[in-house]
Amino acid sequence: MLYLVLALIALLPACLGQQQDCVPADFMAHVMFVESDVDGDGVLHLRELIDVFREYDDVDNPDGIVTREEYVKYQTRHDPELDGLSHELYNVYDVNNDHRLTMDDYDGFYRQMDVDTDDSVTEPEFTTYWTKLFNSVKHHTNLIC
Ligand SMILES: [Ca+2]
Ligand SMILES: [Ca+2]
Ligand SMILES: [Ca+2]
Repeated sequence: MLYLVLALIALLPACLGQQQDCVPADFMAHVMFVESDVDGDGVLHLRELIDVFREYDDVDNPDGIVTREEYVKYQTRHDPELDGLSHELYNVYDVNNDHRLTMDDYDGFYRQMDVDTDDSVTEPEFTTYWTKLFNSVKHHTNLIC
């Protein structure tokens, strides 16, 4: 998900005819929500979040567990500069801190975004969470400003 979004964002300045080569954290968060809300109902459901993480599970070892190595390998496969950012995000996703991403973490991460605890992550909840997160990790990349 992150890689796709970053690739998309890299194209944006050209599309908009602008010189700037980075995008604001809140806009980045918005694009990422649209990308993740596959059924387009304005809510990121837990199953949609799980689908995103399923992508990172290595095709050679699809065991339902996403290791740090698998995640970083996925995010940096086209852009090695995403290494630092990938490690930071992995630390955030690994909610129970056992160095593996499993259902336990997806549940925990989902709950962090679901501020009003109604079991659905709306776009405002998502973008508020991710804007804050991007602002805290943006020193690892020049794509977010
Ligand atoms: Ca949805
Ligand atoms: Ca974990
Ligand atoms: Ca909610």
